[in-house]
Amino acid sequence: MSKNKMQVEIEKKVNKKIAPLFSKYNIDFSGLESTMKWKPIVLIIGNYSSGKSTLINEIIGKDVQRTGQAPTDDAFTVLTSEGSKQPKEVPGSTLVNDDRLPFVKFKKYGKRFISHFCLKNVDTPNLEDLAIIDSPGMLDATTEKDRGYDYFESLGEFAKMADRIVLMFDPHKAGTIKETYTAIRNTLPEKSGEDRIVFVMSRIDECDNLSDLVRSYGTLCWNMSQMTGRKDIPHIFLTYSSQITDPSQVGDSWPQEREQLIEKIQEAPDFRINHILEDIDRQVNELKIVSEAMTEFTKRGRRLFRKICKISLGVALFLLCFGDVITNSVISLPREPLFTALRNGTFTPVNLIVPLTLFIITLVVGMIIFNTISFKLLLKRTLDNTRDLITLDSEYRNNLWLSMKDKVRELLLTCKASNLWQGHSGNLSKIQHFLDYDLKEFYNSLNR
Ligand SMILES: Nc1nc2c(ncn2[C@@H]2O[C@H](COP(=O)(O)OP(=O)(O)O)[C@@H](O)[C@H]2O)c(=O)[nH]1
Ligand SMILES: [Mg+2]
Repeated sequence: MSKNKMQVEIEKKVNKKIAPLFSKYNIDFSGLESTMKWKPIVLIIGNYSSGKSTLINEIIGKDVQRTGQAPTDDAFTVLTSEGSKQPKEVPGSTLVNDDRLPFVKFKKYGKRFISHFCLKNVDTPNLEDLAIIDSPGMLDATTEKDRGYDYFESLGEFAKMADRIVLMFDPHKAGTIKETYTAIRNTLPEKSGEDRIVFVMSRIDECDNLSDLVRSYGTLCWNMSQMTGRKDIPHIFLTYSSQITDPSQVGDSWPQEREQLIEKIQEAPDFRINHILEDIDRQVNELKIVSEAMTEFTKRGRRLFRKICKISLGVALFLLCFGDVITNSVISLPREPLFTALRNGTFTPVNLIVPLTLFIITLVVGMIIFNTISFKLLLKRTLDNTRDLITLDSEYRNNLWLSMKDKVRELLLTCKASNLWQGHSGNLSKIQHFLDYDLKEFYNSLNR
């Protein structure tokens, strides 16, 4: 199956089998929808003037992005080819309102973000099946106030969508910029798979000599290990601008490494399906843990309901037989209890009125007790210890639970006694079936 066909197949199956379940549990499905919807995406991030825009211009073979030493370009710019009929430039305000594009969720970052967001329609075959996102350079001493919007949140959202993330440094600021530190330390690990990130040190021609380059490289590695908290340093691609660098300065191995980097960036479409499947896997497992918790809660609720039913039915039957004997001895009503009438052969249907009334009242009272007391107590007890609803036997499930426990709370808080028959266990088996068969089948055909 071709990659594009497979993407369509996945989208169809998810929309048919899983999307309705997401809405049943009121879980936001838009992240998954937008991942499935659009082209492969490469996100280019890094220090200001680390050469991001220069590299992008060279990859697409056109001078589309402005370049310069100062941190002048402070916008997220999507570069892609949308065909010559589409406008050359689309402003953020249009992008976040266009359902066909995966940017609707960026509306929440506000006007300031939207005015720093645009799409450039570049007429080049390179970008027909690919979008490259250029980003505002990371700075040292910024606060959310300086940017006017939550930079890391929006960066994280782009990172979640991206099939490749290119993180660029330059020898002048080898990993010492504060925003870069935060991005590597917090934003990227949370929002993206490690294998999606490509580390790059650019502008290497500006090192005066080999020892200068080695020193910059070493500094970057050291800072990286501080940022990631890991001892093993990922491969860092060294690169330079083929247009700016003086050809006499270019080292023997440089062109080859530059080629490898560009290949890695252009490989993004190959990771698309994998990325989509990973996202589906993660989100369906999140859905599953919510469904598991709700299944367990409704099971407990129904168990309690059966118990209350048994007790009230027992009491009701007792009152059906002997209730009128009691009322007769206390308030002399009815004049002749049912049993006495049966024994004396004076039975008329009138003898049934009091026993049946007592029978029905008891059942109704039982239901009222369940609704107003027992169910509420069960809900309170469950809310005090929601963790108890599921078994957390692995780190993976622990993490899933951490990201979904608020959702479970929210569902419980709006749960009514009548919702106990909503069929959560049926939902759960549908989800499990999707994970065990449909998703596995897609993974298998990817590896074939
Ligand atoms: N010597 C040299 N200069 C470069 C190289 N790459 C970019 N530059 C220059 O560095 C400055 C910053 O580049 P730019 O692409 O605007 O960086 P951005 O802020 O990360 O987008 C510009 O003046 C570029 O001309 C390179 O490989 N070698
Ligand atoms: Mg730039």
